Amino acid sequence: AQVPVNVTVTGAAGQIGYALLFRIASGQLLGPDTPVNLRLLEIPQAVQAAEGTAMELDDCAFPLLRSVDVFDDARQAFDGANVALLVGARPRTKGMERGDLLEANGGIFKPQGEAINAGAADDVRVLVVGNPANSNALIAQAHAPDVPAEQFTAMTRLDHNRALSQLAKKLNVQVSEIKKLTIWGNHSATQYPDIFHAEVNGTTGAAAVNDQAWLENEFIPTVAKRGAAIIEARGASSAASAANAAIDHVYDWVNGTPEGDWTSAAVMSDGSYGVPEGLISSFPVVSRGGQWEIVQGLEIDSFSRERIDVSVKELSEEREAIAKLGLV
Ligand code: NAX
Repeated sequence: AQVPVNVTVTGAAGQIGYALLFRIASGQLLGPDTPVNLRLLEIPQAVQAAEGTAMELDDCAFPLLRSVDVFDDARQAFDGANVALLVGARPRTKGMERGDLLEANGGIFKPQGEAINAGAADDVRVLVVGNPANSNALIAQAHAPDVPAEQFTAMTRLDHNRALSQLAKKLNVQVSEIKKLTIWGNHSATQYPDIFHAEVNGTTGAAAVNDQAWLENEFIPTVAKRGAAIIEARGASSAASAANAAIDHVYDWVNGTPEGDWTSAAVMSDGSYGVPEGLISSFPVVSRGGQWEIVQGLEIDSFSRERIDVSVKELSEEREAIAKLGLV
């Protein structure tokens, strides 16, 4: 029998949490042979709601779900964590400047980083979903000096999946016919979805589209602003699609990406593609042997270079802002 994997989820009573937990418990996060212990972290006011979700998880009688525990203490919640999904964050409210937002999130991600450092399993894999995801991941990582920096990641898989769907629609192909799409940079409106290296039935995505105006005026802004469009339409932000992307990210991290393809994830930069070392930025990545590797050697033309640089500059500015606040 397999040893159960401890999965800690923060913001468990939120809307992404509600879309995520049942999929984890059913085996979609780690595969159909891996039992899980769920450890849910919430703020005290939301513990009761999280306990309600825990009751529903019980009521599903998932064969792989070994236990569900609810905590309002980060040290307890991350104790023994093999997978840590950091979903709960402080949203931007009206009139809030970027500095205020980063400071408020520092109050969440610093103690969570410390708790991961103190008690998580040696192999812990951290995925930050809560926004601003890249900088929140950097704050947590900075407070977990004993955990290899590569174990901290932020989510751009939703952006990646959005880009896949938009391109498939434009080309009238199945999403499975598109390989090697990339999201570069920050999970924000500056992100750059790159179709120049994408492969679609033997040609590149850009050549298959052959429509620069669509690329610049529709594809890139549609992907980058999709979150806002969902809020406009649904009256609430992306939840099931965000949960789905978190599942994809961790599943691939643990089980590997398919041969002949790659995906996108925000990982610690080693200086690849001119992205300053130590920034958590989105790259084309493959997963091999349980580790993300940045795909090397891609040629970046001036159109892509300009857009990658804009997003990376934003990440550098966020890092300066959190450094000023003493958070990294
Ligand atoms: P909700 O507001 O529904 O839920 C957030 C939950 O986090 C709440 O239950 C809250 O009590 C909890 N929480 C707050 N502080 C906490 C703490 N210190 N410890 C534990 N729990 C805490 O938000 P939801 O729609 O679930 O979104 C969660 C986060 O995901 C937001 O920051 C959102 O911006 C971000 N997103 C990120 C995406 C990505 O692609 N990276 C896409 C979807 C989403 O917008």
